[in-house]
Amino acid sequence: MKIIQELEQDQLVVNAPFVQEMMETTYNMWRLGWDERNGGNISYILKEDEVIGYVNPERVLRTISLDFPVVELANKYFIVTGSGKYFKNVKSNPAECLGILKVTNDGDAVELLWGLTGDGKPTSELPSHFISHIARLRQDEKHRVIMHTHATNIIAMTFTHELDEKSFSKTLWKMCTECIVVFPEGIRLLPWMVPGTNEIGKATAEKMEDARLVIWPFHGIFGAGESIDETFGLIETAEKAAQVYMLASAHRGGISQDITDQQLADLAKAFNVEPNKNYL
Ligand code: 2HA
Ligand code: ZN
Repeated sequence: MKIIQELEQDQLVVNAPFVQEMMETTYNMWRLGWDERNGGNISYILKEDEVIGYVNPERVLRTISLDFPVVELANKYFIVTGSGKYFKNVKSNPAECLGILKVTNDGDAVELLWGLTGDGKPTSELPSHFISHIARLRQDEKHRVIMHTHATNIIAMTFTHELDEKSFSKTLWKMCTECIVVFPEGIRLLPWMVPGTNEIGKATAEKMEDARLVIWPFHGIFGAGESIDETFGLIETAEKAAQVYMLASAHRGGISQDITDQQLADLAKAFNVEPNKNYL
C-alpha cells in the first residue's frame, strides 16, 4: 500500500509543466486527426532540475530492460508516451498514458519514476526515439524532442508523389512560402519498413544525422526539435504543405504553377537560411 504522501506526490506530477505540455500536445494531435487509436508517440528529454521538483529519482517503481544499449543517454530523464495508449486519452488519464523514465548508468535499462500505471510499457517506437535522440544530440546540444505522428496528408502524399528525397522536399518547399525557412535541410525518406523494430530505428536515426524530418512512407513522420512547440510546429508546417499539395494536385489540370527555384533562393537569402545544396 502506498503511503498518502506518495499518492499526493503522484498527483502533483500532473501539474508539472512538461506533463501539461504532453497532455495538451497529444490532445491537439488527436484532434487534428493525425493520431488515431494508439498511433503516434513522443519522447521528451527533461532536465534534472525540472524533474526533481516533482519526482524522487531514488524511488524507482520498475526497471524496464532495453534490448539495445543507449550508453550515450545514460542518466538522462525522459517523459514518453506509453505503448498502446491512445493520444485521445492522455489528457484525461496522464498517469496511465505517460511515463517519466531515467536511463540507467549502464544505458541498458530505464527506471520508471512515475506513470505507466497498470504495468504499461514505453512506446513501441522507443528504439527509433532513443537512437534518433543520440543522432540529434550530436548535431544540437539543445535538442530535446522526438515526435512521431500519422500526419494524414504527409501519408497521402507518399502514395502519389515520387519517393525521392530531393523532389519530395522541393515539392513541399514550393507549396507554402514558409517551408524553406522552417526546414531548409529538406525532408528525408525511408523505404517502407516494419515499424517498432531496431532496424527502422537505426535507419531513422541515420537520416536524423542531418535532418529533423524523416518520412516513413504509408505510415507517418518523425520530427526532432529543441522543444515540444518547435517540433510540433515543424511537423505541422510540413503537413500543411502536404495538404496544399494533395488539394491542388487533385484538381483537374493539377498544379499549374508553384514557387520557383529562384523564388526559393530569394526566400533563403531574405530569411538567412541555408537550403540543402543537394536539393536547390
Ligand atoms: O505507437 O505509431 O508506429 C503506434 C505507432 C507505431
Ligand atoms: Zn506510427
